[in-house]
Amino acid sequence: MGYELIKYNRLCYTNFYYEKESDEKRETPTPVDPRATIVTRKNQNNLTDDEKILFRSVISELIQSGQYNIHVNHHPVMTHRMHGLMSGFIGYERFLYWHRDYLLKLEDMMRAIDEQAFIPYWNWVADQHFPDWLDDFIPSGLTDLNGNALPVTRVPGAGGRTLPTRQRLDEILLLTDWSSFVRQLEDGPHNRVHGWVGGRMNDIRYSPADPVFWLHHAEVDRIWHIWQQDHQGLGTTIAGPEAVLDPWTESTAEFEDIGALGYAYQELTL
Ligand SMILES: [Cu+2]
Repeated sequence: MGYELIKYNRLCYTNFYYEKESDEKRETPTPVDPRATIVTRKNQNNLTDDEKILFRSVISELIQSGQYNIHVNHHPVMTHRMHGLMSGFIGYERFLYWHRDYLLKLEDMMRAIDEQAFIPYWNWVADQHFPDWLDDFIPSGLTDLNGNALPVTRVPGAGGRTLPTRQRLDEILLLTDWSSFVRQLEDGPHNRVHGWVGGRMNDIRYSPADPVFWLHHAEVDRIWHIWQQDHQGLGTTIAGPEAVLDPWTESTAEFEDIGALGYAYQELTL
């Protein structure tokens, strides 16, 4: 109880993403029930006009129904311990698993509306600009956990910020130790992109209010998947209640293998 209050106070000071360099642990996969058909997540740069329209329309429908807002509002609850930045060791260990689950939950909602829908990824190393087809896609009417308005703003590249470089990402992909990999990915490129987009995306609690959050995290998830190909069997060693990806009931072990989870990425290169 006191612990949670301390955590909450801490986040008043660090309610933004910052980039930091860091380091280090590892292990076991278990497959889970596949979804009915494999979904291929495409590069946002390769989407057809119809696919862009579909993404925007299913997200708009989820916003209107209120489901989007409910889903966004899981993210500000730091008791879920899904960021190293807020929760230290356990947060780093859960970061990739929790967000893999979070994206899948949204994608399932999208596909319940239209089974052709998927979350595209934004390869920010190759495409160093904001995905222009989302420029004017700005949700309105969202509210935070206190019922206050949650406006979505962006200031891409403001203040001379830059996106992660290919060189930095290549270095991270060469790490052979799980904990080093996840720490450097979260603290480095992941946080850097949140900060680069700025505005709501730089709000560590409510960043998912901006739809580009999903494209960014699909890229983070794709990078993890690429790393997994070369580092089979490496992953978190957390177990028991710490491995349960609350507010959901699944455990980390169910999120190792994207094929078993029923989706794939269009490309496995940067
Ligand atoms: Cu993030």
